[in-house]
Amino acid sequence: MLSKKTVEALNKQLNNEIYSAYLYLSMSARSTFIGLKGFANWFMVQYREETVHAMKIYDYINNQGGLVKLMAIAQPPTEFGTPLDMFEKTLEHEKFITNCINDLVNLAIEENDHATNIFLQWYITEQIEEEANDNEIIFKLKLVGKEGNGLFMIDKELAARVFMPPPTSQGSEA
Ligand code: OFO
Repeated sequence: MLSKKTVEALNKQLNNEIYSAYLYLSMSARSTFIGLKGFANWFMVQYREETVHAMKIYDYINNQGGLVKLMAIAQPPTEFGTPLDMFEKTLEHEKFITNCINDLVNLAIEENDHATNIFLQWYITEQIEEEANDNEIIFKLKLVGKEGNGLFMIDKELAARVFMPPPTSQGSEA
């Protein structure tokens, strides 16, 4: 049983996760446009992961007897600057999402809602991984600078990323 406030907050986070998917899909399109197929692949995998994050919340609200309310999805940017800029924007967005998850956990604790608190722990762990992945790629991009060969190598590395649905996703990939 979820409180009205929690349902509202979870619906907001559902929208945030769908926006994340949309943002990374736009980054994937931009990467394809500038010929960085590996980057495009990385962001496409990220897009798919975000749909899982969204659908886990969708399922949770439904399973707890709440009403899912879909909201308008904001238009993501289409220009992101250099590949380094793009990953810095990714990290910035993920830090925003981490804060949103922390706020949700605070609300669950405030409301003595143990089920929602436990549900959200998966997202806490996931956000650590999301930020670590972005930081690692930012580090490499800074290392190679504007050097074409280095960028080519990173693009090749990012091309190898494969989408793997998380075991706790209840098979909810969109
Ligand atoms: Fe859903 O973790 Fe990124 O946004």
